[in-house]
Amino acid sequence: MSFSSDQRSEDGHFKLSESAALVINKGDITKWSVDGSSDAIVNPANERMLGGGGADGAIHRAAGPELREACCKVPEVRPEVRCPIGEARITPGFKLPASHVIHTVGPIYDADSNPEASLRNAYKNSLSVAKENNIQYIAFTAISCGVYGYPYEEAATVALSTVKEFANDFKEVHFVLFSDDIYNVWLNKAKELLEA
Ligand code: AR6
Repeated sequence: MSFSSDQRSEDGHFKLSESAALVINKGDITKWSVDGSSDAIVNPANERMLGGGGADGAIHRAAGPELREACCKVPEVRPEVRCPIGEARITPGFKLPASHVIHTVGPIYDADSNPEASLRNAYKNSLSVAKENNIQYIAFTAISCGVYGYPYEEAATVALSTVKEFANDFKEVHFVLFSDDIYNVWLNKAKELLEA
């Protein structure tokens, strides 16, 4: 992978550090993988961790029923809660092309007393769990930007500034974004935060 002298190529590739790249893609996260062994996609799940709508539903459908079985085995920290808001848990990817799924729970924007801190924790703990499991390539969607109603611009600032703190820990960090509007918000925010 190469970078132009201004540290950016034209297609959503940015330099996070001397050794790490940030890649902003448009597409379906269930199709994403790099090597099928040290890669992980991050699932914007809910606290029960047994599937749902949006990206969570798509990830469970693509991974097959073994993913739900693996999630069931994650111990509850209190009734019906396997992964509290802002935390992260890891499972295999089963039928997904990526080897692992990191399940995290973002805040419901209008219901959280500090949505920014909760969203930052969701990114931070996903990246920490990935690091502990020797993941080299990790892909996120726009956590909380669907059903959970987080404004895109604010979410992009939290997502990209948090990823920047882990600049030396991965070979590549990807965002795989479903819609043109979110993709464009992320691209502009990356230009602002990573090319300064
Ligand atoms: N690939 C990439 N992005 C996707 C995909 C996909 N296949 N499908 C949706 N998105 P959401 P949240 C985008 O609602 O807001 C679930 O029911 C979507 O367009 O999936 O964190 C869970 O079980 C949006 O930009 O997650 C929870 O209950 C982004 O992914 C709740 O939704 C996140 O939208 C979590 O809500």
